[in-house]
Amino acid sequence: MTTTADAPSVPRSAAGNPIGFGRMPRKEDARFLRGQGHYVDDVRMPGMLESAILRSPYAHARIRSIDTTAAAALPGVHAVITGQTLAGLNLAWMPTLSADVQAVLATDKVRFQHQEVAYVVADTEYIARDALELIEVDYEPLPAVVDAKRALDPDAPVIRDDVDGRTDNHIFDWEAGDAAETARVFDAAEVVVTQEMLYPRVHPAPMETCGTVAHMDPVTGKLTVYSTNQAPHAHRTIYALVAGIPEHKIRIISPDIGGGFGNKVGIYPGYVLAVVGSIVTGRPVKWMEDRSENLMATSFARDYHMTGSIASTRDGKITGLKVDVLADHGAFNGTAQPTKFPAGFFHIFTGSYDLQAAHCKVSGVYTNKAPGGVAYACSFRITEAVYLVERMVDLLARELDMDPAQLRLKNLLRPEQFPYTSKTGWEYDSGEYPRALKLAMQIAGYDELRKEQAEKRARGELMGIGISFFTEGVGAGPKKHMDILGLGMADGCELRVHPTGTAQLRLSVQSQGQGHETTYAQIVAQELGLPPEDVEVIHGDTDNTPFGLGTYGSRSTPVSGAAAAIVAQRIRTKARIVAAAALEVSADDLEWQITAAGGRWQVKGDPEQGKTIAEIAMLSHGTLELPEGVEGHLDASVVYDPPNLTYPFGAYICVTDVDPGTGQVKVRRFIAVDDCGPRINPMIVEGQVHGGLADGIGMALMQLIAFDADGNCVGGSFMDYLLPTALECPSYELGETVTPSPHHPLGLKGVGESATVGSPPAVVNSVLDAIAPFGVRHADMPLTPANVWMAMQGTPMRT
Ligand code: MCN
Ligand code: CUM
Repeated sequence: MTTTADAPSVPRSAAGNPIGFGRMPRKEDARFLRGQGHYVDDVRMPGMLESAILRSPYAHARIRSIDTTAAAALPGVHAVITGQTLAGLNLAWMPTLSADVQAVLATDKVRFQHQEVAYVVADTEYIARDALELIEVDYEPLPAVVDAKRALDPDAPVIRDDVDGRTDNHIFDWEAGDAAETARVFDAAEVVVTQEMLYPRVHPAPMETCGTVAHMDPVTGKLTVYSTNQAPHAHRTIYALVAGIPEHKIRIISPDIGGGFGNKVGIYPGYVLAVVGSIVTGRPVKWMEDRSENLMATSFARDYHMTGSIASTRDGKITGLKVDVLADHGAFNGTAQPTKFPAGFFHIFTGSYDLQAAHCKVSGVYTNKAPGGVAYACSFRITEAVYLVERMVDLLARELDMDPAQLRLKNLLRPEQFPYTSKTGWEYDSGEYPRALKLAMQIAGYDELRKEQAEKRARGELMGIGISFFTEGVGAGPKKHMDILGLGMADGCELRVHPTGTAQLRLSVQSQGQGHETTYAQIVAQELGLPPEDVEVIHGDTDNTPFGLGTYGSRSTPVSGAAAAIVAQRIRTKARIVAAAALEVSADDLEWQITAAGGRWQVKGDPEQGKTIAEIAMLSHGTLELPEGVEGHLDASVVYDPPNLTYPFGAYICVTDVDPGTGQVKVRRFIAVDDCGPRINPMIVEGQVHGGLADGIGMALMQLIAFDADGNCVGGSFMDYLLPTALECPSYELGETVTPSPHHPLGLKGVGESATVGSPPAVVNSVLDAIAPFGVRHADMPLTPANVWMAMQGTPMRT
């Protein structure tokens, strides 16, 4: 459904594109749709070798010995590398993004199934994989810890005995909010509802798996790394710190990326191994993982065991919320999130509601499972937070016998409360929540749906209506509060307008499919009046872009989008001085105008007299004498340190039909009202929302990375780990409200993760609403037919 018509006032370029915000086809589609994208696996370098990783069959085992003789003797093999080889280079362990360490190749023990054990570089990947078969590893299997709760038992096997003196599997305790005040509010509450729930382990599963082509040039000493990468500059700094290579001798290139979804934020052992392989062989080395390796060994998401309690008055005024979380981080704490927040932004868990007190406590534990955490369009764990609060509100509605929409309308923050400081310390910038929920209800025809549901129930048919409302905080920093491994979360941006009036914009963030080459050109178009087709966006190459922290947590638009606007505004201001000099008037006498001919400084009251940006660009590079202190050329650069996060929000309604005989869920309708401030390109925003809604349907109904009791991963292919297709997803019905961010120069808020964050609780609430006649209060995701059917029989499965 089309929601935003372009403002008729936006002029169009000769190519028919909006000179500013509005719908336009993505520039990158010209290459993607013709199969002309250039991904890491497309990189071919002269003399390039290929490689493969031997992985552990056990979840927990001591390594007694590794014999690589036969593998090394296989014709076509150039190097066989083990943890011992790396230990000699001081590279057997690498730092994680959460100040832990992770084994690049195991030296002492393996700690999760499919952990990296040895690495072979050969003429081709096929030879390398054949050689893996010839490596003999003598393992002594150890008992595995799969269950996060069991991990804390005093007699649980200690997973991380690599750390001296460690006697348990506990990583951290972290809390937010006011425990005493929350206890007081709960003591005084008329109604309290408590529920345990699991946000299961899921995986971002991008279309392109992870990989690297590394080349350490033996002559120049320059390391060039092509990699699947959401944060090239941060990776460069980490390589410099870990490997001791001077940072200017490292170039990270992220070419086209086939989806990231958080999977490509961190550094994986395979990336490091490709670099080591190149150093050892003196040749370029490619490493590309396969689908199972991606699903079983790279960043998972969620795995949050949560016990929530909500307090309210008998008439439905929510007063308090608290939650205890056991966070399963796998074998190494490799979560990617700002340093100060070991539970990410989970403490935004009071969501969109006005209440008196809240408290959360999160404990992290090690288990014998793949490391990672966060990832998968999560906004740094706001996914888990939104799921918790939206399930709790629905449970409360059930307890009070109140309509869940009415309960939400009664408790949503009101517009006059913004800027709003939450009970756990967030400062929400702007919001008009009731308007968004009412719009979603109107699009859905909410009252009619409830009538239909009642009629169906009377006939024994199961129909559910599920609501969720979410608030996210996206756009990290400011850097004084947020850093990753000490790197403050601010981003640079450079803009050069060439003499003939076309421009190049250099960004620190890196697109993985979000369409940055289009939307950032539109930001420059909006501010400078250049046609977007005349603005080339350059990203993903550390030698050619300014430093910044990269694309995740939907931070690009809030941070780099602001940087792009400001850099363009600086050029506009400078262009005014140049135009004034050329027209021999005072700069104050000029006014800015954008027409189909582009942006133009013209004399107030005499519009005939003026200069377009293209003309000014040539003048600024020419012989015109500029006022004292004004440099030539139309170039500028900025570093943007955001004053606060931006807070997008939305109201979602999901309508499901459940087959009473089989438990099969059909998502019949999905209504999504999103507010991310003004939309640069409404078509791209809708695409982001569509994708996120599919993610949410997938997580709610079919996705789970599962393990057996020995720690064997039993969901390591797309046969078991299901991705939703058009068959499982309805034709989405989208709506929009626009509440600008007061601190972003263009009012923009991020949107890339909104729908993934907001949709799972809507689907789950809908299914549980459908099967409410069976007295089911709660069942954990994924709500597979078997799980729904078991829940209807009174015994929901525990995942
Ligand atoms: N946009 C807009 N108007 C706004 C806000 C955003 O037009 N008011 C546009 C942006 O210009 C950008 C896109 O929407 O083209 C997403 O912007 P933003 O919300 O800033 O998110 P990021 O660009 O930082 O992308 C990251 C976000 C994350 S964290 C995950 S995870 C995710 C997501 O993007 N991964 C994706 N969406 C994805 N989409 C694709 N195709 N592939 C992924 O890997
Ligand atoms: Cu948490 S997934 Mo995105 O932030 O790359």
